[in-house]
Amino acid sequence: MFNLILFGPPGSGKGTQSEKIVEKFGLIHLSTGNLLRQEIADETPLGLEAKNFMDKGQLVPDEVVIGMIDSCLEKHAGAKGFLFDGFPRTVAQAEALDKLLTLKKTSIAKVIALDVIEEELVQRLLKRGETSGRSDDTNEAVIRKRFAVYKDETEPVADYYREQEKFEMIQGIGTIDEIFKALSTLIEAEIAHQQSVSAQ
Ligand code: B4P
Repeated sequence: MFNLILFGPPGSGKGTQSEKIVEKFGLIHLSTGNLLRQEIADETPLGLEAKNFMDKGQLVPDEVVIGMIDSCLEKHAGAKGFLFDGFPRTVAQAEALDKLLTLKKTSIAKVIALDVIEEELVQRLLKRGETSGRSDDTNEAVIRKRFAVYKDETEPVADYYREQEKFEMIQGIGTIDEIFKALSTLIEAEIAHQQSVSAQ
C-alpha cells in the first residue's frame, strides 16, 4: 500500500490537487472536508453536529473525524493506497492515523505540504465562496478564524511528520498544472524509492 498526506492551510489547493493525484496514481481519495459536507447534505446526526463547528471556522472533534476515517479504511480494505486530504489536522488525529495504519500493516510514505501566503488564501476562499455555497467561505472573519485554528492546532502536525523524516514542502502558488507537475515528481520519486527498498 502507498499512502500519502496532502497538507496545507485552508484554500492552499489540497482538494484541487488531490483530484488530479488520485486519478494519476490510482489512490483512494479521503477528504474529511468532503466527507463532512456529505454528512451535512444528508442531514445525518454526525452532519448536524459537524455543521456547528464548521460554520464557525472550528475543527470538528477528533473522535468524530477519526471514526469517519476508520470506517473509510475498512470500506476500501483492498485499495492500492490512500491520499489523505485535510486529515490529520491535529496531532491527536496524526497519532490515531498511525495506529490505524499499523493495524493494517501499512504506514504513511510521505506528507507533502502546499506553501501559500495568507493573503492569497483569503482571496481564493472568498472567490470560491461566491459560487460554492460553502458558508465557511463567504465570511472573512470565519476565514481568518480558520487560519488561527490552523496555526494553533494543525501546524504542529508538520513537526510530527518532520520528526519521522516524511515531511516535504512545495510552492503552492502558480498554475494548477505547474503545482501538479511538482507534486507528481515528488510522488514518482517516493514510489521508486519504496520499490527499491522492497526489492532489497
Ligand atoms: P476542507 O474541506 O479540508 O477545505 P479547505 O481546507 O478549505 O480547502 P482546500 O485546501 O482543499 O482548498 P481547495 O483545493 O478547495 O475543510 C473545511 C472544514 O471542514 C474545516 O475548516 C473544518 O471545520 C472541517 N474539517 C475538515 N477536515 C477536518 C479534520 N480532519 N478535523 C476537524 N475538522 C475538519 O482550493 C481553494 C480554492 O482555491 C478553490 O476555489 C480553488 O479553485 C482555488 N485554487 C486551487 N489551486 C489554485 C491555484 N494554483 N491558483 C489559484 N487558485 C487555486
